[in-house]
Amino acid sequence: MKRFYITTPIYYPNDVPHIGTAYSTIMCDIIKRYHTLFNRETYFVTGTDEHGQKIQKAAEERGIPPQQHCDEMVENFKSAWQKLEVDYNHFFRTTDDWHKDVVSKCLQELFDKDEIYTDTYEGWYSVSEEIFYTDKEVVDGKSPSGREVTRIKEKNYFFKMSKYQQQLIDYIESNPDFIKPESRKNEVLGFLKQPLGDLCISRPKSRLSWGIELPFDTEYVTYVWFDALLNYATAVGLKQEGKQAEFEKWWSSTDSGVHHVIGKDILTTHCVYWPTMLMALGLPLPKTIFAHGWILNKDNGKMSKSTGGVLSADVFTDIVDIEPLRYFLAHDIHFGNDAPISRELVVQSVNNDLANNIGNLLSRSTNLIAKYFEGSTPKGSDDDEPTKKIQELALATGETVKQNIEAFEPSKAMEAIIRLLKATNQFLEEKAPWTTAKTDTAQAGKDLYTAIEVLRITGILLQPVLPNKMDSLLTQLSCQDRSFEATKIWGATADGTPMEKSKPLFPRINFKEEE
Ligand code: ME8
Repeated sequence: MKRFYITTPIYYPNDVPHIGTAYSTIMCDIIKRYHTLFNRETYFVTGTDEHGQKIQKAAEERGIPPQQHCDEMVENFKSAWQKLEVDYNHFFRTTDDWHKDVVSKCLQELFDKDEIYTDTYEGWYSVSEEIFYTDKEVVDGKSPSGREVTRIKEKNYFFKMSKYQQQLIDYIESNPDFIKPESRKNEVLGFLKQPLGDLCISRPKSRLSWGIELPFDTEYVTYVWFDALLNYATAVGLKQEGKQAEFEKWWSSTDSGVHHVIGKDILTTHCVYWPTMLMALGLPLPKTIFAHGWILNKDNGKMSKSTGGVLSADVFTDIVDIEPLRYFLAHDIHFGNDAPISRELVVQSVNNDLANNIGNLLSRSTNLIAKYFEGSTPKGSDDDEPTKKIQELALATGETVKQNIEAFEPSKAMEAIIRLLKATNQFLEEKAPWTTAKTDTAQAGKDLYTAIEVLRITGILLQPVLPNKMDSLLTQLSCQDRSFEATKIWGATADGTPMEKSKPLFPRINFKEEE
């Protein structure tokens, strides 16, 4: 795969971003930066899902037009992502005219192909999820996930989703990487054991006016999920004049991979609605849909805009830099699982991993180099077994990181890096260059050189997670070549390279959780 296209869900701008939405976005940013490091051409899209009843309601409550509401909210998202060092390529808004035009073209195409028909719908509707439910699905007067539902009866347009049921099952079964992790794939296959209904893709304007008008019936707007899911393809040029080559390049080419990262709340829309829409449009399916778990508050409750308990990312940045938060999300949460977050957990992770391992190794080695070698890198050598072992581990770490990131297992990638750092701190403990420097300076120099090479390699490998911190670490080491290839070379630091005395990179934080 030469090209890597990754997307976050596009978020409802009915409120400000929080740690849950930040989680999906930061993880995509980290994964995208890794693929860039692995020399792939990358493209990363995030954005906002601006139509539908939920947004119309939020704007009504504020007494302003929905477009104005969205324009204001979008600024909150953009500034949050900037603060969290999220380096997206395109911020997608479903209210952009060109997207509306593509949605309209897709609907017309499906209508002309007889993939859409009209019928009377009677059932339950959840405004907060923007999803219809049948009598069977409603549990104690609520949606399956416990949301309020209201009874409605109306004429609507339907997409013939049911006819793709078997084709979808076959596709999921023959493409093991399509839905990840495995547990989510099984959940979707379980869901597909029941007969699949058709998908209602319209809303009468009498009930909802805030949406994209149906090209074949001006009394209706498009169902928000049909509009929103198409963002992934319209963002890279679907059905736009002069953009066919761009669409080929990112979506259809065998050199490319399309990867959607989502929360497990929106599994059915992404793994059932979206692929069947693509099948009907005759378009290739994404390579991977990865559904991660919940970020929980410290009492193990889900954080979300509707259920409350929301922690803004700012809460953390008051006491720790943003980069340690990024590290915590990548390392401490196994991607796919639910996990709690609190200031205390983030601080523990910073102290244990970043301060104790990287910070400690950097300060020990550069301080000794300043003291005994006038800040100039001593000559290295791998003429003993312990040094050879560290060297072997260091040279293999890049490949381990790459494999884990490609498998959407960033926590394992982080673990591999920490393992190397721990082994090197242990190596220094045993070699004790602070003692040998007084009697055998050459030997101390060799050992310190080993530490410097490990720091250089881990510094390069951690750039996607900690871009600023690693920039300053690599600058202290006078490291020029920060490419992935450079992690496969031992001895890239020339002896005599000036080495700055360490500035504390991850000062330990003393922290007591306030009540
Ligand atoms: O569903 N833990 O938008 P949304 C982890 N517009 N992730 C969380 C989370 C939590 N506690 N809370 C939210 C929508 N998320 C649609 C998507 S895509 C074509 C349309 C993340 O604003 C997670 O990624 O409700 C979840 O899927 C997403 O926010 C839902 O965002």
